[in-house]
Amino acid sequence: MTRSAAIARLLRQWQTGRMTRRELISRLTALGLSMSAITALLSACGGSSSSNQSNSASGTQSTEATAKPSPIARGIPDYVDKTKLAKELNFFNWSDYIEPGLLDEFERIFGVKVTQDTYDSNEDLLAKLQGGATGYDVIVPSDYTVSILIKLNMLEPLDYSVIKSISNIDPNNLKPYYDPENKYSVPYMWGTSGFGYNTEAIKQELSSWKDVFEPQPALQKKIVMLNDEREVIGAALMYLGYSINETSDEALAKAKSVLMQQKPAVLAYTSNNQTDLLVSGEALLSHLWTGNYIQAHNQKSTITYVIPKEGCTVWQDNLCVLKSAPHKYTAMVFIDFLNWPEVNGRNTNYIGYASPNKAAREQKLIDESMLNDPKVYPPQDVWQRLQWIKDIGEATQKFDRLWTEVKTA
Ligand code: SPD
Repeated sequence: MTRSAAIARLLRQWQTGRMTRRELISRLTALGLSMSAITALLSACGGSSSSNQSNSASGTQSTEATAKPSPIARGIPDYVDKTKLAKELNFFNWSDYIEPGLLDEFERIFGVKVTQDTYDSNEDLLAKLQGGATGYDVIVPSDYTVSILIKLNMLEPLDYSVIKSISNIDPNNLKPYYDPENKYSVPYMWGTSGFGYNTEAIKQELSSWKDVFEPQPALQKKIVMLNDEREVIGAALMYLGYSINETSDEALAKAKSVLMQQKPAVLAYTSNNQTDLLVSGEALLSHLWTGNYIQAHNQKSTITYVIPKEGCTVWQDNLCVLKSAPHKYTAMVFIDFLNWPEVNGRNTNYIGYASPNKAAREQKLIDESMLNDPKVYPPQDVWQRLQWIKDIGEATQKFDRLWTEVKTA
């Protein structure tokens, strides 16, 4: 994420009531903005820089004036049949997982209004879909969840006469274990799930899950874990030397005891404000996805990211169309759009994850600093310690139970 994207993101958090004005000013200062620049920025957004005012999400103008990315300079491609386009599309996505201006760009180019709902875990997505949520067109499940949805017969085969931009995707990201012919899924973003910490507050170098699960006293109530059962139990399993997909009662009992012992040091289990907690200093260490690290590091350069020596998850999130989608053709067009190099470049620079879009990378549409960061694109020797989460079938119930026990203890 570029500095201007980080600024736009902070302003959006403030405008949507997720951050106080005081917090906003302190974050903008940490990004190196002078007080006069902050005053100008806030007045352009309809506010003043007085830090003791309460936050207001109303009466503000768009933040785009401050960090507006270039508009997408293309029209509707000739392979799209305009007569088949719906007026609207319903997108069910992870929170903070698209540069919001891109939804407006899609509407401007195709005349289709996209409504987005968000979730924070694959289990959340599955529960909502299996609980009867209807109306969604495009969803963004991770690897093992694509396997589950295929097994449940909930995905629509993709139409590659429309999703021509699949040719922009790196062959290394195609034909994944969970959908070997990409019949149902197109890679969206990928990354790892390690941990980040503030090197200003923690001077010694951390490199192991031991630092997370048997934390030093300074980390009491300063640790954040993802609110994600496969990630958290998986990390404990890896720490114990098991596979991330281990399901034996013995291993799970040991993982539970690791998590129970760690719990007093945990400030929160969350997958939607771990970056903010780390940047604000309320947390000093957090279980993170790569994009959280980029977002945090861009706001506070002393935050670093670790792929622990015992290993961690590697994952790939995907664009899929539901069998029950009311606007299937338009859903295919939306997936095609998201993989145009200039769209993916804008998106990647904003959300900060590793991009599978080779064309965007080769056309230098993605920030060099991110492309050259081995924490984002790990080198070959690190890959050896990364593991994919797999569908564990019935044993998922054991994970559900263990997770509930840990969270409610
Ligand atoms: N805020 C969006 C986060 C998306 C992360 N998806 C990764 C899932 C790995 N199990």
